[in-house]
Amino acid sequence: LAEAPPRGFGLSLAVAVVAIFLSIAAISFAYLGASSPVSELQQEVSTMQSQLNQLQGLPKVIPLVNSTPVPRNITVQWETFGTGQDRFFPDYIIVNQGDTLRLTFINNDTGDAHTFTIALPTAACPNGCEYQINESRPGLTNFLTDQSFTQDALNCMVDGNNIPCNNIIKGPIGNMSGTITFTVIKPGVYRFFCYYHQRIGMFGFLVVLPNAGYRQK
Ligand SMILES: [Cu+2]
Repeated sequence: LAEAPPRGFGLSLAVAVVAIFLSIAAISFAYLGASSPVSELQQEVSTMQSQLNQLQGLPKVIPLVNSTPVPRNITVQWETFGTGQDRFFPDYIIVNQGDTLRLTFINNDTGDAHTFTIALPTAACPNGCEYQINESRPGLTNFLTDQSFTQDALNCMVDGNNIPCNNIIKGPIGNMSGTITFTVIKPGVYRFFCYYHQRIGMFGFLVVLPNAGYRQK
């Protein structure tokens, strides 16, 4: 038999919650008129919470991990499975601050060109840089203009610098992949997207968790 919960527990909990809210309100009220740091803090917390709530499948509380940063091989691929539309799979990636990502984007599409594009702070680029694997080639179509590409992609980027796409892209149309490597240094949620299809949903999120095991040099 399960033990019955003590009667009145729900009520006393409710009273405690109300008391906490009243004390927060009192503190907020005391600061109102000045710079109101408490209500500012409350607003920041509720903004963060609502942002977290929008991320399906993720924990609702930000964990503070304590792990030695590791290299990670991560593969993201183009797919239309389930939606019939252009998507990334997976559409979210979770890593720890300090990890080095060797990220490969696979594009098996024989119709449209795709990119994996992201901007974020990295060890090589602490103030934030763009990274782009641009898998646009003759024989593929630009979804935005409906035109076929007449030359190989030019605008691949690593550490914010343009590099020749053939440095990072291998394989024929229908079996292409490109790989870039970078070290994430700042916790946050970073959006990655396909330049051509982001408006119809080809985007995702790289979540970099705070990591007490990482010491910025
Ligand atoms: Cu695309």
